[in-house]
Amino acid sequence: MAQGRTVRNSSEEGPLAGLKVALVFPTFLDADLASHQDNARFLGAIPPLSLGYVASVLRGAGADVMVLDCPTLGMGLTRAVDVVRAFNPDYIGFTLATVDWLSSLEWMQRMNAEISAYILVGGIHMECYPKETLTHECIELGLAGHADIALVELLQTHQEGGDLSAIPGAVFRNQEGEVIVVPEGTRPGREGDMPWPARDLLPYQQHFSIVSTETYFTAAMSNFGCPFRCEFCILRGDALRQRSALSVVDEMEYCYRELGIREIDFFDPVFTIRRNRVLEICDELERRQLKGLIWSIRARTDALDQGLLDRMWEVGCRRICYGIESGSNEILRRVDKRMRSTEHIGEVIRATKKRGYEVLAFVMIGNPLESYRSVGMTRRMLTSLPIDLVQIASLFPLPNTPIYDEIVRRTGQDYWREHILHGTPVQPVIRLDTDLDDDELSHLVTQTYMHFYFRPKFAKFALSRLKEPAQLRRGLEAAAGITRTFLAGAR
Ligand code: B12
Repeated sequence: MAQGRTVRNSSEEGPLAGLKVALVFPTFLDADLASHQDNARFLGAIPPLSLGYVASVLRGAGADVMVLDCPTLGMGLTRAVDVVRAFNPDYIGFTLATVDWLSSLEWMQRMNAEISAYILVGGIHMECYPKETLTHECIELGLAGHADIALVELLQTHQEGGDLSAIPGAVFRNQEGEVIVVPEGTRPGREGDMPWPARDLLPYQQHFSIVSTETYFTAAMSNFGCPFRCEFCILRGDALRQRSALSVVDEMEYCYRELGIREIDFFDPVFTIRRNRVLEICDELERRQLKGLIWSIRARTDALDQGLLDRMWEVGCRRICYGIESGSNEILRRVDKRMRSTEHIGEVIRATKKRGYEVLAFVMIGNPLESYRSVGMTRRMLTSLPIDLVQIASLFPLPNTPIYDEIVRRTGQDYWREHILHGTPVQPVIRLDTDLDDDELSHLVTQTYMHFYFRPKFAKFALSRLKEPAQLRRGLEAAAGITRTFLAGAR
């Protein structure tokens, strides 16, 4: 723990007035899980929305907040330490993802050693391994669950030296050094909307996605959680927090008018879950006349229809990203991605393209039952349908997913837990019901990318949507990156 801090009382201007919090989104340059990092680089500079939300909650309670979006700023650890030190914060907050644990730990240890401030953590990882995480003494305090539920109370009580054990989601060490994890719980009135991410504290002019076409771009969330039950996903059956249509459009209008943003990509897994809400969003967008604003969504092919496709198009939706995952019906059934069938997926994709949308497909390689044959089926599906863009992930079983739980049951080994506690390696990855190993899978991913993107059809599409030279540069960088990975794999 950072030494020599004085505990301060809260002032009258808000429960956290006078408190300074630096929220840091690190750049992981020498990460252990290199392939993940490579993938992340190709995706662009996406705003760290989680920290944006946390910043809003804290600022709303009167705290003075800084958010350091290091990947977007191209900032490494040494420089980040200097910047945070100059801000002189009381707390330094990190959002944790399980796969980035070792790199996050390195950043937290350095910040803790060099700056006199408490390290505070949150994020989805805290719902997986809260206890193990807090065994690391550089971390003072954690929160599992949404920031608006209890963060203000957590910091206020911590500042006052009070009892943290009644605060939902609090994770802390007691006087005996034992880690206490308070169950998350919910609070009435805090199940829907949340204050929007504080984009004004982020370098929002520099954000882009590899598939964005407008210069000023941002990402957003219109729902939190997901009611579906895909076995590879950590959000499986997670309590859904639906935002109201009005709040979603207010946020879009704010981004458009105040920040000059012209493209918004909604990152929630299924934007179209509630049809009426989507129609309300569309009506409201039409009323506000945000000329030139385009937006995109993620959806399931079984969660929209022609009526929605038509209406969303009329009010600026231009790209739909479908999680189609695999060309094999057998695999879709095995991982409980209950789509009607690959034939139905094809029909919806054709209808989407016919309406004029860009279609992006997310697929995975390495799920249970994967084989060279099923990868071939996926490839054929990708190239036979009118799909413009594809993003391929090799399955990396994550904690709190049924696939990982089954691996733990079969092997008796909770290797992510060991990784968090002791830094033990998580590769080679243990997989279920497939003979393909890490090398074969990464080769198959790269080959599938090449198979899809190195076609005249894609070159034509890419050239037709070019609006500015920066896009061409990014596209070529991504292509070069994929080619390098491919050549490295082929050696
Ligand atoms: C947008 C997004 C991104 C963006 C922005 C990331 C960010 N952290 O803001 C980008 C593209 C940069 C990204 C990167 C990565 N992501 Co991502 N991402 C998402 C996505 C789609 C939405 C996250 C979000 O904004 N949720 C909405 C907010 C409100 O919820 P939240 O994140 O849980 O945050 C709330 C609480 O957790 C808490 N909280 C969060 N952080 C903190 C910090 C503090 C100090 C406190 C007190 C509280 C707190 O308060 C927040 C507000 O209520 C989720 C999937 C999803 N639909 O949720 C995946 C997800 C979080 N990402 C995931 C992964 C794996 C990654 C990467 C490792 C990918 C990679 N290959 O590099 C990196 C890791 C970066 C990181 N440290 O977060 C996994 C995490 C799984 C896990 N166990 O770790 C998820 C769940 C996707 C999935 N289904 O597998 N991601």
